[in-house]
Amino acid sequence: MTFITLRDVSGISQVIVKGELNENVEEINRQSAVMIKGIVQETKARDFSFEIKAEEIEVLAKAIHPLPVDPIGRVESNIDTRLNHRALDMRNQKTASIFKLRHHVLETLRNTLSQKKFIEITTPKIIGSASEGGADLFSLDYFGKTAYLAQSPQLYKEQMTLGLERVYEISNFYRAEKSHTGRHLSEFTSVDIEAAFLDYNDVMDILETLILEVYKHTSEKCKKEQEVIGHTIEIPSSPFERITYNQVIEELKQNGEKIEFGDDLLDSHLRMIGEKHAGFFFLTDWPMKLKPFYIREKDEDPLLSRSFDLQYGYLELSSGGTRLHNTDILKSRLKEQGLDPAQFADHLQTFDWGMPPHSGWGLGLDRLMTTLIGIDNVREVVLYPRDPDRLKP
Ligand code: AMO
Repeated sequence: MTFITLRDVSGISQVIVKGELNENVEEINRQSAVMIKGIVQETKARDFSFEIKAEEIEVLAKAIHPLPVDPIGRVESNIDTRLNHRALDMRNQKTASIFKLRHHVLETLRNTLSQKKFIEITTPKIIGSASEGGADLFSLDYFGKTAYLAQSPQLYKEQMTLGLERVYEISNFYRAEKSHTGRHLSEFTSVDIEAAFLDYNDVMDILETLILEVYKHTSEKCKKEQEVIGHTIEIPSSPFERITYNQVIEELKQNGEKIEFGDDLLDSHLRMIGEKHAGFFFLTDWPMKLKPFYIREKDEDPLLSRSFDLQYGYLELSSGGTRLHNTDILKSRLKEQGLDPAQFADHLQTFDWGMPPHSGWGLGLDRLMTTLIGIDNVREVVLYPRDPDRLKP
């Protein structure tokens, strides 16, 4: 008598093979794809409720032996080895559970945004000039011209509020940053929204609701995945704290840091602040000079902006704000930031066509996933991560 552990995407079961059929079994390597016909019966085996008594066995595809990684997880492989053999790694129940969770997260985001009357759009990824400004663009030859891979859908999503009012996009974007951290990738998935007639407080509310929905939905629907991953999803307490940039500067000064208004927050600062304000919190009202050209100032203090980041401890998950929608101010802001308004002519013209005031944000999906499952490397939650050292497979 032989026992086979049989697995499909829904789970694991045991097969009992008796008599002549055993001859077929000898040639089946671990992880081979098989077709088994048999009778489902009760079992005395501790780990299963039922077993299958085989009547027919066919090997559909024989796996090589030994395999480059062990999907059972008995022999642990490092992340690089697993990523180099990602398709096989997906037979590891822990890895598969991460991507099932990711599916549920995407489903919740889409359903919730749809309920809030957002329309899903898809913007170009091959673009003619920078969407955000800055140097972190990948360039490519486009029939003899230089084109770039989009860093974000920023300009397109803003333009779409003119006709569609509320839009969202969930797509991959590209940043040529030479960062070697657990939170940066060259290709990452961004969840972006943009909404006409809302201000930054309104879109912070939407972001908070979405995060809570994602946590609630996955905590309820993904019990098995949580068990396999070995992490329980805890619903965050709400409302999320909203602290201003100025408050943070004060807190850092009290901690003995030499920091002044206008300085950007370093990783070490964010770690300090993250220790004090664990979990999710908004960091609002950043100095204008630290924000991109499209962010609008506060009427009562033009040095401050109507902007925010959503933090999870030290980790930045999202940034957004109320946008400028006056063409002249936009042009002067571009110049202030060393950008050429002529390069943005296609975008700027849309602001002369009755562009409504609007606000939005971009949320790093891969980073959100790491908070959900309590790990600190985005490579674990991306199928085929791209970073400065990884372009294959
Ligand atoms: P920002 O540049 O802050 O804002 O990006 C928004 C969020 O995207 C995620 N993110 C990344 N994740 C992994 N690897 C990267 N290299 C990477 N870069 C960014 C982060 C970040 O908070 N247009 C604005 C958003 C807006 O105002 O609507 C923007 O792109 O989680």
